[in-house]
Amino acid sequence: MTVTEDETRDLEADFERTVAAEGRIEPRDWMPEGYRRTLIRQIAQHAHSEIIGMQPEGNWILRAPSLRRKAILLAKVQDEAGHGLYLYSATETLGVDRAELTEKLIDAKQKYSSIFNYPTLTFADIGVIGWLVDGAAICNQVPLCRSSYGPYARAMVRICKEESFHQRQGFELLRTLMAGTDAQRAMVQDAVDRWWWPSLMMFGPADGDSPNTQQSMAWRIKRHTNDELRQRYVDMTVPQAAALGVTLPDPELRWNEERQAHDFGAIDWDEFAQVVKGAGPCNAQRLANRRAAHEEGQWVRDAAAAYAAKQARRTEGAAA
Ligand code: FAQ
Repeated sequence: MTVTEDETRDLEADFERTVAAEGRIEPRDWMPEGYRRTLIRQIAQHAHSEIIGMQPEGNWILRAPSLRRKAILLAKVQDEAGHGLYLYSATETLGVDRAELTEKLIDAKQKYSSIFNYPTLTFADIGVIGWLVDGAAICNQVPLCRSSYGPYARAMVRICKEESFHQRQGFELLRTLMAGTDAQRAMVQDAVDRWWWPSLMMFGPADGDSPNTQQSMAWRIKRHTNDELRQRYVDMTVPQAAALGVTLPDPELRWNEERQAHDFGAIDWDEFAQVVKGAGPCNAQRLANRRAAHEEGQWVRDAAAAYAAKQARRTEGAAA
């Protein structure tokens, strides 16, 4: 059935009305092609980030300093896998196949977050990832619970609850280290020095250099600009750093009474561009690991497909 121009205009008007009234767009609803493409791009990137994001922390599971810390870390890394799965499922509601998205990730045709291309050198990095990286993720993702696309917004509710828990476990680990020896405190400060700037880059390019923000805000996929969320994150994190007793590595960071917000120094956008284009410290390793895991998992996918085919034949046989 072909849709006439008048019908398309009606569908477009319905879509605009639903978005403007803070309603939800659901998978079977009509949506502009650009809206669908933008969602696939953003949600797939988000899903890939959760899955690649298992690697930096996974690096410490076998070397966690106690059984308690190992159990916590294992659970956190499993949570990230779960987030990846909800998000791939949300993407599939838009008519793409998860296998196709995985191929795009391992062929470096789709992005994942810059933050996961930095190494985890000590166990303090595990605490700092929880505190800063999950903290930034929460700041960015809580507003996505109000995203206009239903399956994405609903996935984000559970993800954000788990990320909040992750952030607290990171903070608790850092507080324990800060109450320890001078060497442990120095280890925390070193990790903060290495992760602070990359965590600010997680919010994406400055608003003036963000090609997607304006349209994504108009469609209410994104609810705030990259710079608005980055500012919120800085303002939220400064008092937490003081409570921990660590210094954020930015000599220009100070409270601005007039703006009622913190001023902070310039982000190294060249470094960000390098990492996004694949030349960060761990990009090659992250993708090689993901590719190897995918190839080693082929027999599981084959076995699952053979089992599903057998079940389908049995059901057909019984029906006949
Ligand atoms: N890294 O026009 P914009 C987590 C790309 S999950 C790499 O501003 P947009 C949980 C962007 O894709 C972390 N690329 O784009 C966890 C675009 O490229 P394209 C992931 C980046 O989409 C914790 C181009 O730059 N979170 O941490 C980055 O409007 C601990 C221009 O940018 C999400 O994905 C970047 N940082 O805004 C897991 C949240 N920033 O596609 C394990 C959902 C931008 O046009 C352990 N996503 N780019 O070629 C979003 O909120 C948005 O997509 C932004 C980017 C804000 C990330």
